[in-house]
Amino acid sequence: MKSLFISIEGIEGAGKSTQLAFIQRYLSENGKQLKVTREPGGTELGEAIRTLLLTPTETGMAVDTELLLMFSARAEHVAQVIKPALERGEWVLSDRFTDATFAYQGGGRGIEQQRINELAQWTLNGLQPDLTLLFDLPVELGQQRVLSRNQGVDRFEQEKVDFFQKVRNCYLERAEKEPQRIKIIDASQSIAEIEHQLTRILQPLL
Ligand code: Z5A
Repeated sequence: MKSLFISIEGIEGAGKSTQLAFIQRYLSENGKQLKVTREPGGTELGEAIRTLLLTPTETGMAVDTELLLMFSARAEHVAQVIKPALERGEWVLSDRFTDATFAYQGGGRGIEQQRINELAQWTLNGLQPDLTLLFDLPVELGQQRVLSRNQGVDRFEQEKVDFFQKVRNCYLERAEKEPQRIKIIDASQSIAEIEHQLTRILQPLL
């Protein structure tokens, strides 16, 4: 079977990081060579861009700057990490990819989807995940979880409920349009129940 490119998505507090470890373990135990990576980031240059994007004091960043920085990091990530890993026959598991740009910069910031599409076509040349796991939960529950984590908040986490509601809606609209690729996980459930949901989706791919 060919190597697969899997991305995981969701609003803040959805539990992506928690479940990333489970997915990684599950796929490795089932014999998959796996490259685990993240966006923004995944390369030395991409991680430097990530720092710029998440620094809480960068409050005045223009929305187009934010959009272009996301795609700059992504172009580097695809060229240096994702494509080479897929060509070697490895599976790639990325914590976020282009759906996040449509949801955050499109839904959240209000940039037209068509402009994001043009950038995606230019930089990605058709590359998209084979499977996207969308961790979905009510915004308020996600925010409670982030607060209980007791860490500092980044530039995005400073945003209000309304912003994350628009992001969530955009993710759900995308999932409705592409049900074969984007699978919705009910992230409001317990960690064990979410692991069952993930196993049901991943097991047939092995
Ligand atoms: N961004 C963008 O705008 N455009 C783009 O194109 C891209 C990204 C690629 C950084 O992403 C920011 O970049 C992100 C969007 C923007 N901003 N936001 N918000 P990130 O993915 O690195 O950051 P994050 O969204 O904050 O993800 P995270 O740190 O991985 O957190 P998480 O998904 O919320 O997961 P968690 O840390 O596993 O869970 C949060 C807490 O809940 C934690 O205490 C857990 O122990 C707990 N938890 C987890 N699962 C459960 C369950 N099931 N029950 C109860 N408690 C739970």
